[in-house]
Amino acid sequence: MSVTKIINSFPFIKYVHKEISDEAALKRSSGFLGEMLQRRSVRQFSTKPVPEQLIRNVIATANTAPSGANKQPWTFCVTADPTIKKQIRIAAEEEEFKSYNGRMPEEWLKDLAPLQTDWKKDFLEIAPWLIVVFKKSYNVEADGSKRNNYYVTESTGIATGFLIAAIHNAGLVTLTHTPSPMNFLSKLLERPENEKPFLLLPVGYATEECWVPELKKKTLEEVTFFY
Ligand code: IYR
Repeated sequence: MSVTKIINSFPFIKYVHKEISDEAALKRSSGFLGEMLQRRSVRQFSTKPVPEQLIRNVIATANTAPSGANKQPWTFCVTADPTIKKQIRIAAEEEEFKSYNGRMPEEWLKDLAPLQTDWKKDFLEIAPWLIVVFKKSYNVEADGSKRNNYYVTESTGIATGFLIAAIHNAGLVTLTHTPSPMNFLSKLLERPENEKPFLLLPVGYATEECWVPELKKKTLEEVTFFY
């Protein structure tokens, strides 16, 4: 049981910081880095079912993310329904076909060439689960009035990062899929006006034989500047 104290009219609880030794911290941080280095965006999904509780746990982890004024301006729409997955695939492919055949400039297509992506998105039906992340620019109160959310894109991005890390930690794979434009997801999933699609994540296991592009991450020196 935590102790509550009222500070300036609002309840506070004591935060017990579990400090660990530098040695233990170094070990844990390099262990976690080792884990995260294993993560890859995967496009070849197995049809092997994933227990719903795993999906609930990774979303609950995402939901712990910090957000502007703790507004948690996100919604996670989840489906394993073959009919809905098919509808999402058809609509995504329709948009992606147009993107790959005219909407994306030459330079973009050239940048994507090593990833070997194209407009076909069969994984949207093959992966056992689809998670669609929506960001909420405002909340609608019970009386119908609108209340603003803050740092909506940053907050939803952070939550999605937690989600991707949790998916990897659960031994699952995902793909940060960005069919563009994504408004078909609002229509298909009948989302309210204050929610905008942010990212589409197929989640499951990788196929036994699964190929991913040989990518190099930038070095720490390239992305970090100590002052
Ligand atoms: N949205 C397209 C194109 C695409 C864009 C990026 I950025 C990628 O890293 C990969 C693909 C698609 O999902 O195919």
